[in-house]
Amino acid sequence: MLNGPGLGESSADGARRACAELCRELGLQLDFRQSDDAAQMCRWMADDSAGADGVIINPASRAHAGIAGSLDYRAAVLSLALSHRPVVEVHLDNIFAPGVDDAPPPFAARGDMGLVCGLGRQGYLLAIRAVASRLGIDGSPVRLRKHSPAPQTVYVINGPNLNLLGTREPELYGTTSLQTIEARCREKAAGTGLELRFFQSNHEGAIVDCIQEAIDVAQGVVINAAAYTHTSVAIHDALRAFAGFKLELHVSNPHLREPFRHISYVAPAVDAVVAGLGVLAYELVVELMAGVLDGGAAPGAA
Ligand code: CA2
Repeated sequence: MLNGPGLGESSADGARRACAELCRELGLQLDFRQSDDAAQMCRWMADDSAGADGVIINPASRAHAGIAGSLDYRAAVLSLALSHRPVVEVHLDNIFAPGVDDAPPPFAARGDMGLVCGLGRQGYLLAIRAVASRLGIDGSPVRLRKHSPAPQTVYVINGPNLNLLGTREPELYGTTSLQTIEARCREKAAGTGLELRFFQSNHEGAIVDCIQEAIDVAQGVVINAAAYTHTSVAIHDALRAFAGFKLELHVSNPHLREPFRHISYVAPAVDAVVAGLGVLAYELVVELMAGVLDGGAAPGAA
């Protein structure tokens, strides 16, 4: 786990402890590194991480602009990409939020997998779970613990064509149907006090209506707006009107795909983004919303 400049303060210690504990539970060996020297981080990416089975990298968003252009950094990113290991880029903040870091493009996750941002240190835990799953390690050893009050009602909203999940394009979207995803999420939520409301529509207005319904009754929204992610100001506006915790989810990593998928109208309107972790992301996010993942308060919980 590689952490870039500016992440050396005490918050990194808390993150390190939480990550170490989860890795122990999963039987993973954690090599947690942090450096304020961008060149050192590049060396780790290019050389030292070669022996690792997976890489989680927080390049430190504030330092993005400073190092993104350097040749060393580009070479290091390329060598990570070519290594074909699971790589997840994590940022503590939502790097797409207006005013945060001028929304630099995510650039580390160029090889395999994806991006997690806006979840604070819980983002590291989610990334560890995703990498573990990719390595064939089941995440079930994570214990259910007593937790602070979690959001009671969470809407999981799915946009156009996601009703086809599991039937086509398995290389992009896997082989699991939306119904199975829902059933797995309900299993995760059982006993946590979290009520899930699943919704799928191929119609933009119906999705807007659903978000508006959530405004009155829900504390959290998880949204995969699918193709509307890249076009819909209406969904952006509706999400802005929802005051609870909002998370954008994508099965694939749109930043690794066609340029028209690189813009998200959803990302600046939400608290957090999870992309490229496959359909497992739905379950992980539900665990997180239930406040189960690290035993702490759920994101957005008062
Ligand atoms: O990766 C994601 O979750 C997406 O939101 C999926 C959308 C795509 O437009 C976004 O750029 C990224 C597409 C959903 C289509 O789902 C299908 C599933 C199976 C077969 C055909 C389409």
